[in-house]
Amino acid sequence: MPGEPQADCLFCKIVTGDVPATIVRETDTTVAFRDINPQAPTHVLVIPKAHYPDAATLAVQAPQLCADILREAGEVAAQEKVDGTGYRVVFNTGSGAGQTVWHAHAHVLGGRGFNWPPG
Ligand code: D5M
Repeated sequence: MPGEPQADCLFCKIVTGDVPATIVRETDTTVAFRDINPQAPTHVLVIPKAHYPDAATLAVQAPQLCADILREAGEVAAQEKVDGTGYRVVFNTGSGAGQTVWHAHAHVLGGRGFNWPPG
């Protein structure tokens, strides 16, 4: 079933509390926690509690959750006080783009300047 928890998924285990994480926000449908390997002073991951392997699948199968994640990204930025200067929201989608965890997640990065195009 789409959205069902996966026993071997790291981020599903963070949702259940079986793997510890520094959670900064939680809603009925999402969890936001600090990235273990931060690439900016603020680097928070926002994930749906339900399991979808990537952002594209999430958009097709549970579009409301995309809106929930983007709203939460904005709430994280405000909570972290990086909304004024600007912040970046990234969905790495596919291994060629750097995706390493196959549970959809948004990176919320802030607290420093960013280049374009990204690396
Ligand atoms: O991003 C996956 C991200 O997940 C990457 O930036 C590291 C982060 N990560 C991996 N394990 C953990 C734990 N246990 N806690 C917090 N953050 C974690 P991707 O876009 O798939 O490369």
